[in-house]
Amino acid sequence: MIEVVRADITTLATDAIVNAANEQLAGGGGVDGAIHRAAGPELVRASMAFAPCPTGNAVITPGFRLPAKYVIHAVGPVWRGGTHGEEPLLRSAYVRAFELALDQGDIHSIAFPAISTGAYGYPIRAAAEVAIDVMRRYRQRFERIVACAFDEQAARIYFDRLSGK
Ligand code: AR6
Repeated sequence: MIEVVRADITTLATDAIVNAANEQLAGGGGVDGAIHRAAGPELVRASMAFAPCPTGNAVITPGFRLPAKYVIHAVGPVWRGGTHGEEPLLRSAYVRAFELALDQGDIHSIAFPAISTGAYGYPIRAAAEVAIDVMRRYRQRFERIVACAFDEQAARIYFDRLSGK
């Protein structure tokens, strides 16, 4: 099942939440900052052990103080007009996050923020198309996939995309 939820992703009690990280895996602003604040200082030590993580890839750590058991740190692309391979790189970030979740073995529910659509400037409509497309490919393999929207506009765009509008 794919669900659209408007929430702060750090409050979600899915088995895993995905972080929109950067290659250094050292924390940052936006959803990355929120996740690191909520998880506590152990998270940065755990994630930096895997750095650098190339764009389009992901790593997994425990969730520490978060309700989620795991954080999957996925690195989406910086939007540079759409002609620099942004779409395959964003797709790859989602696919790698799902594959790590499957490899872990005990992740049945997973929530994603709209990777790359904040500081990295990826247009939300185009990003939602990629996100929902990959989520549909994995829907049979998870009990619950959450598309976590932080604002009303992103939530509406996800809803429209899921209902085929
Ligand atoms: N819960 C859910 N979604 C959120 C939250 C939250 N607490 N906070 C923001 N968003 P961004 P990026 C949404 O900028 O574009 C960081 O500094 C936000 O509205 O967090 O992939 C990293 O360290 C937007 O739709 O990530 C990297 O350097 C989406 O999350 C860089 O920014 C992604 O926005 C990554 O940029």
